[in-house]
Order: sequence, then C-alpha cells, then structure tokens
Amino acid sequence: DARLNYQYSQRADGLSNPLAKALLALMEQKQSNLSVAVDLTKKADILALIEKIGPFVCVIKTHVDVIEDFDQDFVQQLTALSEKHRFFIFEDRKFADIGNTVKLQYSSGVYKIASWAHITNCHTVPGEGIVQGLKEVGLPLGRGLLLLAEMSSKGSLATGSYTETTLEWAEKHSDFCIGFIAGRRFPNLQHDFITMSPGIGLDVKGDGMGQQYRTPHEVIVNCGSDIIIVGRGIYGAGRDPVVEAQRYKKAGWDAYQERLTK
Ligand code: 5IU
Repeated sequence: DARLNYQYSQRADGLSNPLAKALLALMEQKQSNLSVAVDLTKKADILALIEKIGPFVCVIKTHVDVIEDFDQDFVQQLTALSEKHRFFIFEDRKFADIGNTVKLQYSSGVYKIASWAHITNCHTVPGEGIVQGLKEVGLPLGRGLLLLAEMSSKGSLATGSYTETTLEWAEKHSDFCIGFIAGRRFPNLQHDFITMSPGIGLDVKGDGMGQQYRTPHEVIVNCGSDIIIVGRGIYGAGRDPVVEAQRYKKAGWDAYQERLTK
C-alpha cells in the first residue's frame, strides 16, 4: 500500500470528507498522531486534563455518558478548548441501533452529539442502515464517522466477514466515513481511510478486563495505523499527564517517521 509512505498531509487528496482532510493537515501541523481518551466522570476533571494535554493531541476522545454533571456548559468549554489548542472532538458513542433510532440518538436527547462532536463512531452489526441514518444527520453538519471494523478487546467478534463487510460500507459511504477503529490498516481499498487504534500502552499489556495493549511502534510501523488512542496510560493513577502525553506523542510521531522511510 503506497499510501503508507505518504505524509498525512499528502493523503488529504485521497479522502473526500472535508473534516478528514482538515484532521490530516492538523496532524502534520501539530506533529501529533495522538488521541487521548479522557474517561473521567467529573466535568471539571475532564476539562482540567484537556487544558493540560490539549497542545499535544490531534483528537480528544470522549464518553459523555459517563460524566456525572454533564451539561451544555461542558460542551461550550470543550469546544472552546478544541479551538484554543486545535484538536478535533471524537465522541466514542458506538451507536448500534437501526437507522431511524441512531438519527435521534445522534441529534437529540441530553447530549445532542452531532451539534458538537466532529467525529463519532458506530458498530455495523445492525446493517448498512446505521450508516445511512447517521449520515443524514452528520454529513450536512460537516461531521465524520468511524466504523468499528475491529475492537482491541480480547475475544472481539468483529473479525473475518464482519470486518470485510464493514470495509465495503465504508467504501460505499466514503463521503461520510472517514475511517476505521481497527488494529491495522486494511490494504487494497479503493478510497483512503484514517485508521485509529485504541489499546495502546507502553508500560502494561492489559487491564484484567479484556483490554489488550500494543505499542505505538507496533500499530503504526508494523500494522499501518494512523492515530494512536491512549487513555489510562496518560491519566492513570500515579501518572503525570503532561509527561505521558509528550511521551506518547513522541512515540507515535517517531513511529510515523520511521514508517515514511520504510
Ligand atoms: N476503546 C477501546 N477499544 C476499542 C474501542 C474503543 O479500548 O476497540 I472501539 C476505547 C475504550 C476507552 C479507550 O475509552 O478506547 C481506551 O482506554 P485505555 O487506553 O484506558 O484502555
């Protein structure tokens, strides 16, 4: 796959979605392929963490349904931080219902995800209608979707023909699907896509609940992924998030540089 030797910014031509192009350009500008998963439960803790690590990331990944004091003020502050530190917001919602229902879940309710999250994602278990439903809401707003082609957790059923069909739907909806959550780049696709990989850790191999960690070098150099997603490796107990964010940013960027010259 020749695109593995392209710079992120050079790959913008291969993706039609404007958000995807902007993300690739930003990664090159900030020299960051690091996304941080901020799985904390208090608004103030999340915002304080993002204020510290924002300069080092291209994407902040949220799970807003774990925030105890979620409100529209959180959304406003998060949006302000994304403009101040220049990162994109990815709500890891993992939609998993029929098209009509996910349209409502994406646009409405308490969270109104489509109104603030640049990127979200979905399972493909319900069939292609889930992509169609989310696209009706997200595309006019300039949003992008990631399909869960694989998961990092042990025993995941997203493999084989499930993964293959997921790739077909991404090709078919490449105006809205900007890429995949997966542990590796998928070769021989017609369009280019951004691959984002969770389950990244430099110090530990797992969490005792099925999570499996690999290093930035392994996923970016050996497996061709584009963005590393790191959670507890950065904000976990006893860690200095600024030190760790810089460490993972460097590990991810060094791996990308190594890939370019391979
Ligand atoms: N996440 C995974 N694996 C996946 C998908 C999402 O770990 O396959 I899709 C999420 C869960 C968590 C973050 O929000 O990515 C990883 O956090 P840790 O680095 O703390 O394990």
